[in-house]
Formats: sequence, structure tokens, C-alpha cells
Amino acid sequence: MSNPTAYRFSFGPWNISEGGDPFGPEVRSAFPHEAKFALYRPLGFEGVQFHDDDVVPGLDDLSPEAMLTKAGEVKAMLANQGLIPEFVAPRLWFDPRTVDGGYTSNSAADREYAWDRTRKCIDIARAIDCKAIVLWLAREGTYFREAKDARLAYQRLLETLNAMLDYAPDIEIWIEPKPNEPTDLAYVPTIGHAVALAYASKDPSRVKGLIESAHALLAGLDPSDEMAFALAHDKLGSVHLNDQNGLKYDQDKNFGAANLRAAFNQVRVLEEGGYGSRGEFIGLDVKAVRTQTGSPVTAHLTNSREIFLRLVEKYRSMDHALVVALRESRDYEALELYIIKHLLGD
Ligand code: 3MF
Ligand code: MG
Repeated sequence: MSNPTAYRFSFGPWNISEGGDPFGPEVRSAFPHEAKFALYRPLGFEGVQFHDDDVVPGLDDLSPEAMLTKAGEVKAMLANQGLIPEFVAPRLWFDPRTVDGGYTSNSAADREYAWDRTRKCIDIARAIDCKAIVLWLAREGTYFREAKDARLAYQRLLETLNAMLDYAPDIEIWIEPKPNEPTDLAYVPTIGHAVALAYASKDPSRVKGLIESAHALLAGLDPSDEMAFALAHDKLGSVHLNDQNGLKYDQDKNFGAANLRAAFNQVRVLEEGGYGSRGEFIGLDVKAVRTQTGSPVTAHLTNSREIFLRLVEKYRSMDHALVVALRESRDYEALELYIIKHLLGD
């Protein structure tokens, strides 16, 4: 194999959480973002995933100057810790003006808020030298399918992409698809939808996707195939590796914790597709479980990273010639047994 990829890893400050869930309050003490930055490198991570208000808390109430001053402080903090901002995502699901979605809201005033907020997000990204904007389209959907004109909603999403591309010719947009939660029915539920929007946009080379393993599973799809589809179109901007035990709430379990073979196949597809060779991050989006004590809790991050790297070793130590031969002879039973034995350490 020529020059195996040396992966770099990222996570977002929300991945070190206090354990609150819809049924109970926080169970661990809060840990400020500034203190979290110092943890990244020692834990084996160099990329930071951000929401706009992770960089500038309360940004809606600040003047543009104050917003950029705060972003400048964060840029200096990252530089001090040797960290790279991987992306900034506009948080369009907290504010009362986003109850019906942002870009697809039925209220013109709320759509205007979503666009203002998106421009601010891009300004913040530029201020911290970050070139990627992630769109997790959280509330762009409905709980009542008749509530919105879906065709119009998709047009509005496309208009937003084009407006973003015009506003900032130096950025890429990575759409993070998810089929449900917090809405019942979300627009852009799969990477296929995201890639179609990318091709329909005015600059397809700057619109890509971010695939989260659990989101693909919640759509009833195989994450490795979703990744392969994006890679085949050179549209895999990043990944959020994690796991999900069936069609439930969004669990964000540790990578490989629910289905090790599916995790192996994600690693295989990423390795085969050359993902990471241009500096793309292995992003994690894993949740700290409520039962874990201590502050901060970080084992879920280091464990997921270790599982990923162990699976990379498994892929690289596989008998690749045997796999080719078994594919050619179509002895898929033997292929499956070989893969499972290899994963078992035989
Ligand atoms: C939701 C998610 C989000 C996004 C993040 C960045 C909490 O299911 O996965 O993480 O990844 O908002 O877009
Ligand atoms: Mg995610």
C-alpha cells in the first residue's frame, strides 16, 4: 500500500457534556470551552468542530464588531493550543424564531433571521480562519407533512446554498443529512439528497456532505454505502463517526459499539476512498453517557478514536489478495467467514 493515511481527529465541545437529557438535568459540573481546548491535543485530537455560538456565545445580541472581537480571541486560544477549527455550523434550532425551521420556515421574518444568522456564522468562520460551514438542517422539515410545501422548501434550501456561495467565495458548505429528530420528517434525509442539491447549486465543487454514522442508520441505510456514494462524487467533506442501536432516538454511541462489522466497513470504505489524504478529519460525534462520573468525561472520545485506529489496523492487515480472489470466484460465504474471523483476531 502506498503511503497509508495518518489520520487526524476532531470533535465538538458539545461532545464533553454535563449529561442533561429530555428527562433529567445535568449530572456533572460544567466545563468551560476554554478549558476544553486544553484537552484536545493530550487526548489525540487536533480539530475542533464548532457551532457559531460555541465560538461567540450570545452572538445575536452582539454588535458585528463585538462578535468579531470575541471570534478573534477564540482564534488566538486555538493557535495557543495548536488546534485547527474544522467547521462552523449555524445553530438554527434554539432560537424561538426557528421553531418552524430556518430557511424553510413559513414565516418570512423567521427566514430572514435564518439568513442573517447564516451570514454571521460565515463571518465568524472567516474570523477564525475556517473554510467550512456545516449545515445540519435540524428543523427544516415538519411534524405535519401538510404544513409546508415541500417542493418550495427544497427550492428555498437551494436558494440559500447559492446565496451562501455568493456571499463567501472562499468557503465550502458541507450538508449533514439526518432523517428525523428534532422534526418527525426532515428534508434532506440522506447524502443522496445533499449531493443532488450540491450539483444543482451554482458551484458544485464547493458543496459537499458530512455523513454521521447514526444519521444514516436512522434512515435505514448502511453508513459505509452512504460514505462510498459521497466519495464516488468527491463530496465527502467530513464524517461524524458514532453508532446507533436500532431505530430509536439519536444515540451517538461510541464508534463500533453497536455494530463492529458495520464500523469496520466504514473504515474500509474510507481507506479505499483515500479519505483523509487531503487533510480531511475523522470527526467524532459521540455522546458522554449520563452514568459516567467525573468532570470532564472523555473516555467515550478516546475509546472511539482507539476503536477507529484498531479497525484501520484490521483493514490494513487484511489479506487483500484473498478478498479480491473471493470476490472474483463469488464465494461470498467464504468472504464473510474470512472477514469475521479476521475481526475476531484469527
Ligand atoms: C445532530 C448532530 C449535531 C451536528 C452539529 C453540527 C449535535 O444530530 O449530529 O451535533 O452534528 O450540530 O452540525
Ligand atoms: Mg453530527
